[in-house]
Amino acid sequence: MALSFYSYDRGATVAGVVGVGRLITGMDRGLQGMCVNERRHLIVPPHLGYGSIGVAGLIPPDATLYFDVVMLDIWNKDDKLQITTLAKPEHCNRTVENSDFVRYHYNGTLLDGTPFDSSYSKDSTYDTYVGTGWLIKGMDQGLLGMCAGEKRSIIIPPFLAYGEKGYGTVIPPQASLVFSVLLVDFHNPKDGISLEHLEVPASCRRRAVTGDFVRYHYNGTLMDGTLFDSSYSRNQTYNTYIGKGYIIPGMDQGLQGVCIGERRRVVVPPHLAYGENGVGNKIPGSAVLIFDVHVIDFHNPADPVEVETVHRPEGCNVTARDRDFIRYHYNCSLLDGTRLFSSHDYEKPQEVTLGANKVIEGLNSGLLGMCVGERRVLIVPPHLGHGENGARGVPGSAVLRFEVELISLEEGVPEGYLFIWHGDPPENLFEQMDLNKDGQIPADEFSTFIKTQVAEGKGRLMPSSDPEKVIADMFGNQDRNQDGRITAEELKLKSDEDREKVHEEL
Ligand SMILES: [Ca+2]
Ligand SMILES: [Ca+2]
Repeated sequence: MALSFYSYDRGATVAGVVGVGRLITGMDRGLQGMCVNERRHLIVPPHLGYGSIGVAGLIPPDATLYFDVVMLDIWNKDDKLQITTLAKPEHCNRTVENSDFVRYHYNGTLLDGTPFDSSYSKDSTYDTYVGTGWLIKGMDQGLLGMCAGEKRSIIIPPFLAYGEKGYGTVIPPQASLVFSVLLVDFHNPKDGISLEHLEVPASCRRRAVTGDFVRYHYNGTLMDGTLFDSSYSRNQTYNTYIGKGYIIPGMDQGLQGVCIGERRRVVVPPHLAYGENGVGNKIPGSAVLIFDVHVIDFHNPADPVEVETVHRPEGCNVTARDRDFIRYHYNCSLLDGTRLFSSHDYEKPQEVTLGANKVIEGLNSGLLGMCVGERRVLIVPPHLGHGENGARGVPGSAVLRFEVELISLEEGVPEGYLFIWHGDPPENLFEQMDLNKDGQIPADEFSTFIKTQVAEGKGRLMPSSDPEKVIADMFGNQDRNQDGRITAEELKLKSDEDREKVHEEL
């Protein structure tokens, strides 16, 4: 057994081998059974010391020797590493192998507890490859099999550490070393990203591909659990195209194939993240990053409105067309289920003239072709919705989900018309309109005439929630000098007007 002990006389440690005749017999026997840091006084009679001869100039003949010994270090050439796991995380799906790159913290002490080095004092992890000779043999072996987050005590005999020479002034020759190690993270340069599918929705009609625009929330942590960034803290999704190099390569890859609503963990090695230098003060060099992602929605700029008919009544032959006036109910939500708007919050259904630019394009086109009583679900991408900037209550670039039900439908009139004739207009229009034949047509006479035409099926008004207003608008347009009466000179058909490049009705 080799040992080092402190000699108070000489002010230095002494190393020796016990029990092989290299020490005086008294010392050989006196050291047996000592522990590290044990102190003994040994009284060695001359026959177990240097006998009747002594040591020339140093120890007289027949001298009894007094030793004050403190045991500092003991090892045996058959020793192996002594590894003790002090703490281990519950989840550990991978452990350190040869050629992995590790980042760890350590305290290094001699066997008697004297510290010689610590990564904590340098405020950064020790980063290196394992099993490739960058480390002392004892550490190359002692780190193998560790989990990220594991704590070990590794006791290394000198022949697996710095051996006979020691290291500088801090590690004496033949010293055993004790490392207390915390493995912060590790990866292999050959690693790609790894995915853990945490929660995939049961229905996933489509998976994201390169070129899709994804809105997602994430928490970004280091392998030891330190949070370095979170979209939740900003209360805003992170929005980006994927597969286009706008984000770190690991995430460009890691978001491929996600479903809307999916929760996914993406583990990104540093060469697919921020590399050896890290970024800012939150992401250290060579750090493995873990992103816990929740996909809110995604779309492609080429996406049309997705229309799913939930219920279509039998005998559905009249369907909504451009310019028709419709009443409909709707619920509008985000794809994560967040409810935004609903017509059910109001007393009456929503009303709109299709194609009149009153609702978002995606909703307008999703309502086309519906018959009364039909129910649909519409998925509206943002370029057919509220765009990149969103709107009040609607986040930018959000995909919207509408549940719509058509309540009523009135056939419309062409754009620019307030009234159209079903057949040819009467030849003597003014005379027909001038019911009391006094040569002028006030508003009530005009209104009575138009309502009669509608009732007899000869023409129809632009459908609206307020037909009186439409008639009043028509009257206002015909009463060119605004004196409350239409004269024969004032009255014109819209078709004639169009020829004269003026505007509006009849
Ligand atoms: Ca009249
Ligand atoms: Ca007039």
